[in-house]
Formats: sequence, C-alpha cells, structure tokens
Amino acid sequence: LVASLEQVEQTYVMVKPDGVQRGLVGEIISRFERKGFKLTGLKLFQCPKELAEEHYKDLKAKAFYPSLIDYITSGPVVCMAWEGVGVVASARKLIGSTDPLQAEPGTIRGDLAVQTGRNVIHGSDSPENGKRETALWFKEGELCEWTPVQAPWLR
Ligand code: 3AN
Repeated sequence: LVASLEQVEQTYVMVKPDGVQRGLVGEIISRFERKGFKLTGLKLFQCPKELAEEHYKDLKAKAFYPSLIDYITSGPVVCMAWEGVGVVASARKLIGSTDPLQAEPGTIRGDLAVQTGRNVIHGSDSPENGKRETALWFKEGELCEWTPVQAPWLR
C-alpha cells in the first residue's frame, strides 16, 4: 500500500516540562516510533513566554491560561514533528484524553499522568493545526525530510 501524498499529515507533539523533569522523554518518543510514524523534527527547547502565548492563544479567555503559560515555560520541553497517514488522530489516540484520570490505560496520559494541568504531552488536534504548530515551533532548517530506505512497508 503506497500512501498518496495528500494523505500524509504532519503533527506537532511536545513533551511538556513535567515529562522532561520526570525522565519520560525516551518512553514517549519510543511509543511514536514503535507505532511506525516518521520523525521529521526533534529538539530540547526552553519555550519563551511569547511562543507559549501564541501556541495557546485560543485558550486566552480560560481561567487556567496564566498557569498554563507558567507551566509550559517552567523548564525545557521536547518538540517533535511526526509525519504519516492519519498521524494527527492516531497521535491523539496514543496520547489519550486531556484529563489523565479519564484517559484509558495504554495511552500516554492514561499510563503516566494524573492531573490535567500536568498532563505530560501535547498533540495537535487537526491536520491544519499540525501544520501551523509545526511551523510555529520549528524553523525550516530544523526539519528533516527523509525516506526510510530499508523499510518502506512501515509507512
Ligand atoms: P489537549 O492538550 O488534550 O488538546 P486542550 O487543547 O483543551 O487539550 O488544552 C490544552 C492544554 O491546556 C492541556 N493540555 C492542559 O495542559 C491545559 N488545560 C486544559 N484544560 C485545563 C483545565 N481545566 N485546567 C488546567 N489546565 C487545563
């Protein structure tokens, strides 16, 4: 099965500061790798306040917005760009519900988190936001387009 180019999506996934502090980076990256998606960007990054505000601009009116900005900028995050057919919805499934107590066991939040305000990971919620957020968090030269040479059946 060869994926047509239009079906290939991009998503932006980020290990939040609590995930980095708790030493969950390898575990989280590993779940996406094992699923079979293609990593096209990866960096450890201290997020400036302005970028956090841009990323979460749709939540500006929420009461938790100031604490959300403090949380995301409290320490380094791991930024990832993943590519693949259906990667946006699939990443959301791997991640689990926003409230970790509602997230199913087997998901990242279901297995590794308790509180909504410390839910370890972010994943884009639509293909459109996947593109927007990837462009927001990565500069062009930081992304890598590559073709897996030995295992084309993984995509
Ligand atoms: P998701 O990250 O699952 O897409 P959103 O987009 O509704 O969820 O929320 C973005 C982030 O805002 C969440 N990951 C979480 O860190 C934070 N957040 C959402 N709802 C709450 C809440 N009720 N209290 C505190 N933080 C929240």
